[in-house]
Amino acid sequence: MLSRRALIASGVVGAAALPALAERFADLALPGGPSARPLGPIFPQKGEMIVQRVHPPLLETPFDVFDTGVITPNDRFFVRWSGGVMPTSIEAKAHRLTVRGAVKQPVALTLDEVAGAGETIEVMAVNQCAGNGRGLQEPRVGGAQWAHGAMGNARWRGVRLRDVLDKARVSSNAKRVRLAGLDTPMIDGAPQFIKSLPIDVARRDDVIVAWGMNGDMLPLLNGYPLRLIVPGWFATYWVKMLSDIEILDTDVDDSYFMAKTYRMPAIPVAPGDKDFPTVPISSMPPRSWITSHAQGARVARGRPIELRGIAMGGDAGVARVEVLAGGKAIPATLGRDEGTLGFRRWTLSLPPIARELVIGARCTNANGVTQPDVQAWNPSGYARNVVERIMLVPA
Ligand SMILES: Nc1nc2c(c(=O)[nH]1)N[C@H]1C(S)=C(S)[C@@H](COP(=O)(O)O)O[C@H]1N2
Ligand SMILES: [Mo]
Repeated sequence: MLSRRALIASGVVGAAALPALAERFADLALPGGPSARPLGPIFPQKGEMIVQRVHPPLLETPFDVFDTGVITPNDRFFVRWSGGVMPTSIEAKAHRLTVRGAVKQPVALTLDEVAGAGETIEVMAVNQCAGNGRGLQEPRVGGAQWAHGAMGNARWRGVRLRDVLDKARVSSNAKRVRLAGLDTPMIDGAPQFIKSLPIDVARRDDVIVAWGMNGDMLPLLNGYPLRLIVPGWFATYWVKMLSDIEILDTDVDDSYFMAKTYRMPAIPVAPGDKDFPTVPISSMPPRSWITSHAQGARVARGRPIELRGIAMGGDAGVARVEVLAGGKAIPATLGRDEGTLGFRRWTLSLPPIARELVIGARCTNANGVTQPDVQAWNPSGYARNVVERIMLVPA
């Protein structure tokens, strides 16, 4: 507002300048509206992103990025801070990762000590916010009104969490592993963002403390210098700027972000329902998207339609993708498996259409779980995985 008034006052706004301003918005087509989001300001180490909130940053990946390949580039990877203020610079030499609690030998590890704790491995996995697609849920619920861009797939490089834990000689009665980063609550007295995992999940082969992302260091906004990677589980457990690990000798974690939020109804619920049992958000269900064509895309009459998209199996690999069109389920061709819990490319040549056609992509994972046709509503808009549909229009 201020800069616009200043420009008008100084008389330098010309008609030619206006389209440039208008182009810096994305339309997320949110049913509850308003759908326009600014594509700026540009944040450090980031390219053009949909700016859902500036402070703390909530940056959504523009959907066309997902058509460019299965890897989401670091500078287009979404950013979510759940309400804490994170440092804007970090001195790598001074960073410590403490491991304490139910251990025989508490430790404060340097980055070199973390890197030396075990074998360096690389894991490809989708990092997806539990609220990805929340803005598409009807009736609308509170929280970040994301479209589909609160997700990304990367190759993460680091050491196994269990190797880091073993440095502190975790006691045999360990039940949960609690994780905290360097971000602190924005408001005095608000809870810190801490999360915990059951010990058996924490000790899994593919759960890593990562410093590398797609061959580079983690961008600051994505958790430099260390973050947790829990392939197949929602991003809320992928604690960024990881600095403290506390081993709990109890199954109960009553911390705010475990006990009060990031929970799903344990039974089907409807808007307005209260006092139903809930369970913490954990593993992800399968999902898929058409990336080659947008809602309302015009396609050449009489020509086959070359469809392209991405799929994820959630907590298992992608077994198959079908395109639902006119009452049929047509199997798509899967691209190479580049990492079981990452994105998988799919393609399909659809016969020519003579009139408007609604199509959707449906993924089934290796556990036999298939995307539903109708989305079950929940009060936080978590874990959306309904078949996403678009309409094609012959032209
Ligand atoms: N330290 C810290 N880690 C965090 C969070 C946070 O607020 N603080 N938010 C979590 C949530 S809810 C999400 S969706 C992911 C987002 O990861 P990204 O910003 O790298 O995309 O980070 C997770 N890790
Ligand atoms: Mo999230």
